[in-house]
Amino acid sequence: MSVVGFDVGFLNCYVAVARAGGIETVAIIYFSIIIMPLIPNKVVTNCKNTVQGFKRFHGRAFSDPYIQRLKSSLVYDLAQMPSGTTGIKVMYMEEEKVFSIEQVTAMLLTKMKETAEHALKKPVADCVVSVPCYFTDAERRSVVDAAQIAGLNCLRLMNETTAVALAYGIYKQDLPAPEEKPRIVVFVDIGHSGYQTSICAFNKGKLKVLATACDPELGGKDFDEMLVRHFCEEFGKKYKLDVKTKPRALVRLYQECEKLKKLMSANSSDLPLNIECFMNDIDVSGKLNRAQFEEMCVDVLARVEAPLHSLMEQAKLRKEDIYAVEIVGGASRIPSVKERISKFFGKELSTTLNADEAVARGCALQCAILSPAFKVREFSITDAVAYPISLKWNSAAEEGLSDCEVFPKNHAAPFSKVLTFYRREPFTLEAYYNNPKELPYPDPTIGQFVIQKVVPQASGESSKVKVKVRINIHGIFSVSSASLVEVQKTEEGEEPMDTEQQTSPEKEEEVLIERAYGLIERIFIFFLFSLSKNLQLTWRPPQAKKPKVKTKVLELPIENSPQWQLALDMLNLFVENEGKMIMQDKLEKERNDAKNYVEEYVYDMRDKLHGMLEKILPDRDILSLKLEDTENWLYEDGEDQPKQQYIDRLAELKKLGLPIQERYIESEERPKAFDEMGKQI
Ligand code: ATP
Ligand code: K
Ligand code: MG
Repeated sequence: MSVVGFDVGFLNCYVAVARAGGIETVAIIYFSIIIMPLIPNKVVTNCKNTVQGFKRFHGRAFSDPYIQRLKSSLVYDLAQMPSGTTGIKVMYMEEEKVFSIEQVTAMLLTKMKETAEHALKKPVADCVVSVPCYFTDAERRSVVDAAQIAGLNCLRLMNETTAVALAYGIYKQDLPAPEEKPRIVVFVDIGHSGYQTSICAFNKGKLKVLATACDPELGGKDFDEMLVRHFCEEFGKKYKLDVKTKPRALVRLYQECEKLKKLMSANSSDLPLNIECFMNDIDVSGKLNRAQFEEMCVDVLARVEAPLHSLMEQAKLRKEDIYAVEIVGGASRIPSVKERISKFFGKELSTTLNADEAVARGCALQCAILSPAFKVREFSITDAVAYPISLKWNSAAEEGLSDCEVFPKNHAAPFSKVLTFYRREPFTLEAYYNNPKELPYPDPTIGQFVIQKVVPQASGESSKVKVKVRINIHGIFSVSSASLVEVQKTEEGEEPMDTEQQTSPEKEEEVLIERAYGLIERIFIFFLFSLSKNLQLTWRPPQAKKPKVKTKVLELPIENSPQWQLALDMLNLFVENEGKMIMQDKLEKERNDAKNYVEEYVYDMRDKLHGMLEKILPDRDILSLKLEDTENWLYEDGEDQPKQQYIDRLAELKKLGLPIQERYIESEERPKAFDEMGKQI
C-alpha cells in the first residue's frame, strides 16, 4: 500500500508521499515536460520533441476549435487520433509517432511514480491525482486512463481546490463542532494556466464544498504573454527584430519574461531584461517596473473578480460570513492579483498553506484517508458538482423526449440516485451538461447509456426499472447499474418476499422519473390479459382474495458509450506500449551505467597508479597503457555501444588491475604483519 499524492500542474508537478508514523509529506517538484528520445540510445534535445503544456488536451476532439487555435502557437505538432481525440506527433527512436494525450500524461505520471518509489523505497500503485475543478467528464476519464496506462491505481481524482481545502482543514483543532455554524473559508488557486476558487464549510471532522467558480484560461502564462508582447514590440522598434519569426528566440524571451515577472513580485523598482545573442547575434536589453507591468496587464487583472462574484452569488453568503481567504498557486504571488482579491473580500488574505505544495499534500492526505493501511483522523469530504447534469430519453408514452436535471450545480458529490422508469423494452438515456454556456468546452454530451434486456411483466404490464446514476469519487458521471423488478404471483399463503437490497456507502437518493399506471389502468390491463389468455373471465373483487406477490430483482446489462472515452483495446495497447517504453528506458539506463563504470574505473585506477600503486612498476605500465587506450575508445568508437561491450571492457581492465591491487595490499600488509609478530614476541 502506498500513500502518494500527485499534483499534475500545467507547468509544475509535485509529488507528496506519506510516511508511516504520521503524515509527513515529502514534496518533490519538477516541470511537466516530456522529452522524447529522438535517436535510440541518445538524448538529443529538440524543441519539436519537447512536449509541454499538454494538460489542456485531455478529453478534447482534435477538431475542437480550442485545440485548433492552440495548434499554431505550439512548438511541437498535434495530430488526430483514430478515435478523433488529440494526439501529439513527435520523433521517437528515429520514427515519427503519434502519442495520445493519455500516453503522454502517462509518461509524466510514470516519472512521478518513479520519484515516489525512490522516496518511499518501495513500489507505488495506490495514489490520488489532482485535476482542476473545472475539468469535465471527458477530461476526467482521460486522466483516469492515463493513470492506468502508467500502472497506477488512482483511488481518487481530486479537485485541486478540494485538495487544498483538505490540507487546510485536517489539522485544524479549533473547527466548530458538528452542530455549530460552520467555518466558511474561500480557497483561491492561481497556477500557470488556470484560476480556480471554491468556498467551503468546515466543521470538526468534515468539509463541504459549497460552490466553485473558475476561469480556466487565467493564470501566470497570461502575464508572461503581456510581457512578451511588450518586449517584442520594443525590440522591434529598438533593434529592428521580428522576434515572432524565430521560435527559438521567442522561447528564450518567454523564459526571460517569466523570470522578470517573478522578480517584479518582490521588487517595485526598474528591473532589467538582458538577453545575449538574442537574434542575428544581437544582444538585447530593456527594463520595466511593476507599475508599468500592472498597466500593461489591466485586461488580465480585470478578470480576477468575475469568478469571485459568481462564487459568492452561488453560495448565497455575505462577505462578512467568510472566516478566511486562503490563496495558493504560483501566480498568487503577483501583488496586483492579491490586491484585487483582497479588495473584493475587504480583508487580508491568508497564506497559511504552502502555495506550491498544498495540492499535492492534500492529495496525499486523501490517499491516506482512503488507504486501509494508514491511520488518519476521520475527515469527511463532500465535493460539489461543477456543471449541472441532465438526462434525456424517449418517453414511454411516445410523447417524444423527456428530460430531467439529475445533478444540479453544486450538488453533493460523490452521490448516487436511483431513478424509476416503467418500461417494456430496452431504452437509452443520454447524459449531457445542460448549461453549455458555462462549460469551458464545446461538447455538452457526456454519453449514451442503453439499458438492455428490458421486458414487460408476465402480466403484460410495463416493468419497473430502477436505474442508478452516479457521480463517482473521480467526479465522473455514469449509469452504474439497472435492475428490473419482476412481479411473481406466489402460492396462496406464502409470504411475500422483497429481494430488493441497496447497500451502498455512498450517499444515495431515490427519484421517481416515470409514474406507474394508475389502478384503473392496471385492472384493465389485467382484465385484457386474462381474457386473451384463458378466454374465460372470473371476476374477483380485489378485497376478497388479494393475490400475494413476490418480487424478483433482475440485474440488467448497460451499454456505456461515454463521449471520447478511450476504447478498452486501445487502453490495453497503451498499457503494453508504456511497459515497453519503460523497459527501453531501463535498458538505456543500464547501458549508460555500464559505460559509466568503465569510465569511473579508468579514472580511479589512474589515480591509484600514480599514488599508492607506484611500487608495482612493471605491470603498472601495461595497465596504464590499457587505461589510456580505453579512455580514447570511450570518446570514439566506444561512445555508443551495447551494454555488453562495456561490461567486457571493464572485465578486461579488472583482469589487469586486480592482481596489482592484490599485490599492493599484500606488500602493505606484510610489514604490518611483521610488526604485529614483533609485538607478540
Ligand atoms: P496549473 O495549476 O494551471 O495547472 P501549475 O500548477 O503548474 O499550473 P503553479 O506551479 O501553481 O502552476 O504556478 C506557476 C506559475 O506561477 C507560473 O506562471 C510562474 O511564473 C508563476 N509564479 C511563480 N512564482 C511567482 C512569483 N514569485 N511571482 C509571480 N509569478 C510567479
Ligand atoms: K502545481
Ligand atoms: Mg496548479
